[in-house]
Amino acid sequence: MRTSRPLLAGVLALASVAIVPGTAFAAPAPPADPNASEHSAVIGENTLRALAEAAGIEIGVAVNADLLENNVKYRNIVNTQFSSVTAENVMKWEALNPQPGVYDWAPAEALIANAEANGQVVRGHTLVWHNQLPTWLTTGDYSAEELRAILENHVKTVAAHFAGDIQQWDVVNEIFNDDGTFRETIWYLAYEELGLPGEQYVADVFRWANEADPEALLFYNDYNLEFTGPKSNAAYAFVQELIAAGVPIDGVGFQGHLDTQYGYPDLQNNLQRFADLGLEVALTEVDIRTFVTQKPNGEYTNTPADPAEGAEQVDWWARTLEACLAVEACNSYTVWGVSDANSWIPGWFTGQGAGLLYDMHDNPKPQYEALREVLREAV
Ligand code: 9MR
Repeated sequence: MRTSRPLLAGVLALASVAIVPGTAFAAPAPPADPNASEHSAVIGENTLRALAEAAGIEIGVAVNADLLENNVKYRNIVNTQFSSVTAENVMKWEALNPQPGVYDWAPAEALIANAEANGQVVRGHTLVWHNQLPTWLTTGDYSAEELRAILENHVKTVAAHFAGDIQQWDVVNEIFNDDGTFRETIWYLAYEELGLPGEQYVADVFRWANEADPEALLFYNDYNLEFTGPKSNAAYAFVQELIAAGVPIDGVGFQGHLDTQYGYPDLQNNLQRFADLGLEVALTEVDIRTFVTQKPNGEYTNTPADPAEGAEQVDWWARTLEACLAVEACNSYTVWGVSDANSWIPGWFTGQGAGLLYDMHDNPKPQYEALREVLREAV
């Protein structure tokens, strides 16, 4: 097992590093933002990214590839505030491999090129997941044997293609149910049909990914690991089995999709116990949602319905980052999107939202200030 700490972004002396014109997606500076002088095309010393570098941690964001390409304000926020990026969707199986044997690398490559031009590291998301699989795969009449071969081919093809560009891969995503049983994905069921333990696909894909990209740190990523309970306990036991079997797992990603109605988790404790196994840990998809008010016509607003819970959201942002900073093996903290205008939350949780750092117009919220404060104090 490798235990090396990931390299921090290669951008040193961040104060006043202008984005080089002519780099991927580089664009003219936007009009000055009256709300925050650090929101320009320049990486000032008060950006999240500069403060995070001083604190010794990567600060990441999940990136919508279309907005990155087409929206200047969005792009400037991504490039100046964050030192790590995750593809929100364009590295998922359905996006990369829409037809059997056909790979469309372009959107993911553009995202990587932009990251490299801006001195950012990339988290690969995700090699194996039960969601966002291509239709040809989910509706195809494949034998268990064929499914295993398809899985091996996909993992090796994708990991090899991006080898050298990825700092951390979410090799497997969301493999457990909340009750601590394994999720019966098509891979799990195919392995069972082959007479193998269903979960053996996990060990296989880590080995295949490691073969294809020996440099990337290989992570298992999941939600609700933040809370001690059947799921995080099962995951904790399982990764110990993987380590004991010599499977090349380097880390565990805690997604961090929190909701004020469920109370704050014992996150630091959970990060620490996985770290104590000799693994890296990371917060990989943080957002903190709450119930919000609606306009009279039923349209979404990002105003918390209960101001006390709105204040709690801000506090939880600070606490999640503090938890990561308190655990030595936690080197990467990623937020799942830029603004409340482009978050997945309202589309999935009726009546909820306000989960991110920026408002509907890409202006920073108190959540953003809370993170900066924590980073300043961490130095
Ligand atoms: O943010 C992603 C959204 O745009 C997609 O429609 C959705 C499809 O399931 O996936 C979202 O990202 C998920 C991530 O890949 C894995 N963890 C949960 C994230 C939020 O659903």
